[in-house]
Amino acid sequence: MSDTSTRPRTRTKPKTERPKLHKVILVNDDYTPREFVVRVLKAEFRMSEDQAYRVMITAHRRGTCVVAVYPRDVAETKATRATDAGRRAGFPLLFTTEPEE
Ligand code: NFA
Repeated sequence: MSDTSTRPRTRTKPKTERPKLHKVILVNDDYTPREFVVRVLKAEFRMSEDQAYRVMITAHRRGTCVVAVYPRDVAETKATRATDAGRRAGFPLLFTTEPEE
């Protein structure tokens, strides 16, 4: 007999996994003005001028830069809104998302 009635039950429920955070990534391009990128970073990601400038210049030099991490739906919404802000102004500015390891 497997004795389920007397054995103390440890971990009745499967442990709830913490949802993965997702990175929002700024991708460099040759057309979007630096000041415009900084303005979008400040507005959409609540960054200071200094933080926004550093993220912009890192993407400019290296090709991409992680802007921030959020739960998946928040990351996707912010990436879409920031990309749309560029599109509305006629720039190819792109923000993508990817899950953290
Ligand atoms: N490379 C753009 C320029 O020289 C600036 C930029 C940085 C664009 C980061 C997109 C992302 N005007």
